[in-house]
Amino acid sequence: MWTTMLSRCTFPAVLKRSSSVLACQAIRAASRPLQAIATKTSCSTLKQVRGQQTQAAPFPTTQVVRQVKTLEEERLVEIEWEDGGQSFYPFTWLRDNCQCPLCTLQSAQARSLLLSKLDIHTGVDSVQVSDTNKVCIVWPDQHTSEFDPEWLKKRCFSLAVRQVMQEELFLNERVYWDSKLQIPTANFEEVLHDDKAALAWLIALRRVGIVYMKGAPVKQGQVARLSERIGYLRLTFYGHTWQVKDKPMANNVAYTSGKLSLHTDYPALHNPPGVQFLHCLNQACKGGESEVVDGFHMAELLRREDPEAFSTLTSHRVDFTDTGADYCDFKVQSKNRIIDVDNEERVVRINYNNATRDSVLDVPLHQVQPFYRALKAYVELMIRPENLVTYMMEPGDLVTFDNWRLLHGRRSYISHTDALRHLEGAYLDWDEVMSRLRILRKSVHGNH
Ligand code: OGA
Ligand code: NM2
Ligand code: ZN
Ligand code: ZN
Repeated sequence: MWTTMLSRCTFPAVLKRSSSVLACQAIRAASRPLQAIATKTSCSTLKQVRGQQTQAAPFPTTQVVRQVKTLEEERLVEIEWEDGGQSFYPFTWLRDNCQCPLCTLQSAQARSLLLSKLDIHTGVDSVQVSDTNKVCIVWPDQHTSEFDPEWLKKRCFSLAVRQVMQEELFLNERVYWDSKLQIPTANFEEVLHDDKAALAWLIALRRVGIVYMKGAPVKQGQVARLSERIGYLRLTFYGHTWQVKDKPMANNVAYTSGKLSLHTDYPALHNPPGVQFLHCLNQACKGGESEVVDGFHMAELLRREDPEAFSTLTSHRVDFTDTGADYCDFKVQSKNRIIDVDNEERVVRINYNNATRDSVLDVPLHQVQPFYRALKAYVELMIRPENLVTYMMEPGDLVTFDNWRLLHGRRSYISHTDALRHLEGAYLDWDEVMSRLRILRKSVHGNH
């Protein structure tokens, strides 16, 4: 049932910032099986980005310095690379980032040099290339620094190299999708035991936003096991992990058999969980299908189709509320923008759960109706059949998704007392997930 539902689809996807070479590459990667997504080398990524710029070829090949000199007026060290490119490094930055044991606590890979000890007007006494191809600087107080050319190249201040570095660190280029998405799928035990499979999982989780897993044991505790693969899970008032069941006197609409319209979890928190796991232990007799939509993609569509609604949802902070008792008693209040954008107007987080949206609406009278109109416009985009992906979880299936990006829902269901629908869920944060991704990338692919 699962496979038939997905196999009717071909990978679609409309891209964010469609001009982006990286995004194009990501979409090709994502249309291949999950394993292939992880094998994308940063080498080709770098070349692609560099193609848009006029800068020197960066890593990962061995960097050879042809010549090094100081530009005294500008207080820069200029490096001319063997391949013809150049990089410039400010004196102050070089002194601040001296890698010697006096300036760096090597066991922590952290700066021990105090800012109070940094002369931000320092000159340079001499700079030269050593026999071992290192850049050596002698400072006016005779302190010496030695820099590895590859390390320097990665930190070149050109726009192209900075963009490559930021993408390598944060993987912010996303692959947008619609109803034609073939959800990347992995095997649960393989992800737990094989580093390559785990890396492929996390890269797809970041780029596509959702990864399905099959083959999890049908008993509680699996979302916790999967969290341990990363680090630790995110504790909330609903507990370390939580049981989605039809409960008497439910403290949340999720704990009923009713329909859950498309939502992100926990916008009542100012920092909602970044990643969500849901493991199916038992499915309903009837209903209970899952729905997901790409909230970032929908936000971009809204920006294009209804800029006024987009502007309302990205500017107005909506009150959310959540009261009850679970792990302990709680009375949570937040103000979140339904579509969060960064300083460059890039969409970075969706915050929306209609159940916990507060009746307190902190806008002047004349903005009430425009607010509802904007919210309706966004939701109507999301529920268009061409944008929505529907699937049915079976016992042993586990879905992992980006809770800052996807909106998810569930159709209402009917369970019999002898076979109650039961999912177990857990949250994680993106910092911990990305930390594991970087470590796995290093162990699977080597030094980057
Ligand atoms: C939730 C939720 C999905 C489901 O508990 O927040 O979205 O299928 N559950 O029950
Ligand atoms: N549960 C599933 O925003 C929300 O209330 C999401 C959270 C109860 C932990 C539901
Ligand atoms: Zn030093
Ligand atoms: Zn939910």
